[in-house]
Amino acid sequence: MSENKKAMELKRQLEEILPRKLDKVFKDYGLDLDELLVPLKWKPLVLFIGNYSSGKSTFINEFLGKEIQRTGQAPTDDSFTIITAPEGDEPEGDLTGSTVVNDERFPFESLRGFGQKLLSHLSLKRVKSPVLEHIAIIDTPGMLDSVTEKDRGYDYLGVVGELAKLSDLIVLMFDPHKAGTIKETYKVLRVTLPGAAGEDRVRFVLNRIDECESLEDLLRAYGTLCWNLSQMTGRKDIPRIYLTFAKIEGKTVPQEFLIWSKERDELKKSLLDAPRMRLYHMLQEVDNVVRELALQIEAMENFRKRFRSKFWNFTKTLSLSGLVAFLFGDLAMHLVSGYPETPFVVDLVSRTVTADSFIWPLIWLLVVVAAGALVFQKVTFPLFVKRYASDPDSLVKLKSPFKDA
Ligand SMILES: Nc1nc2c(ncn2[C@@H]2O[C@H](COP(=O)(O)OP(=O)(O)OP(=O)(O)O)[C@@H](O)[C@H]2O)c(=O)[nH]1
Ligand SMILES: [Mg+2]
Repeated sequence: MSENKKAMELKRQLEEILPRKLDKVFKDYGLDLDELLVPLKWKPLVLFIGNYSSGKSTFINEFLGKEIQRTGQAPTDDSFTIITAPEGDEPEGDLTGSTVVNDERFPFESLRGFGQKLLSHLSLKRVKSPVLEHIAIIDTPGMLDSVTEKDRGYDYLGVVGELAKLSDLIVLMFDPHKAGTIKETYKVLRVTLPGAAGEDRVRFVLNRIDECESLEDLLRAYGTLCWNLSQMTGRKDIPRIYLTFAKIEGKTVPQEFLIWSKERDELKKSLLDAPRMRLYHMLQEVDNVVRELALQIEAMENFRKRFRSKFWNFTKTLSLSGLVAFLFGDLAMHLVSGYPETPFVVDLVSRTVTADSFIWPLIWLLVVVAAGALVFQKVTFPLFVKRYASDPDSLVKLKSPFKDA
């Protein structure tokens, strides 16, 4: 069995085991198991993002051995295109954005919330290709400088984040002309990707290196990209950056750049690993959800303990107040209004207690208990809940990086 087939078989087993094992516990804690199962739903996904004209579409065409995507020097793609092979007797051809987000077989329902404008910039292409039997590829509009959500008409970074969450591999492509200086790239690296995907899923690529005039020029572009990456990710260690170029008709590649020819093949090979990455992705998701669940349980348990101790202290105070009210409530009344004629303690001391002597003490006891219960329900408990709701971290001991995050 090939590696990919083994990975797909394991994925199928996970698909079967997860609902069986986790359904009950998810239901008990009011969680949505479907959210966890969404990434399992479809083929492993490879997402291409990067600045405009960095060569994403050219790479995809070359990888698939077909001219599927349009390419060009100025910003060319203004749409998200999901490319995959037809299954069974499905015909080749395109599906519209609204079909893609409304078809339950695909994992893209979450894109529905980004509005009509996005749907008109989203499509799915079914193309026969052996590579696409096991994976699907997403080509995206290139990142631009000084654009706002208003210019695009939809939340571009939000959509990239959503797709990154679903993707098993993400190719982040740069070129020497704009080596990490594009504003949207900054936001993606700084904000979008850290919340959506682990770094092991991202492949950094400096493409179009053949356009550098000399090795010195390439070194400058590489150095600029590394510097920008470390500024953007806040990290000092630099991830592997694939240095690649396409063989473009009519363009000769300088001799000294040929040593990097194999990098493009290595990148393609690593993308074929997507099914295996899907398994890690899946296990990471399960691990995250289970840890989150453990945190919730720990928080709930601590809340229960603190509530119990608060309730116990309140009960003690209320019992004491009830006793005082029982014994001296009618005495206070007597001192203020002269009624009742003989308070309960006087009957008690003079040993003339009758059934009637208990009427006022019992009324006082009832009043105090009822007032206490009301205060607890309307004031003490809401304040208690509010305190922990505004600072839920105080309910868990933050002793690991996972909890800290
Ligand atoms: N010299 C050279 N040109 C390249 C290379 N890769 C792509 N190109 C050219 O660069 C231009 C842009 O390539 P595309 O593949 O359209 O780039 P893209 O990233 O898809 O661009 P957008 O869709 O606008 O985001 C095209 O004219 C390609 O022929 C490369 O490695 N070397
Ligand atoms: Mg393109």
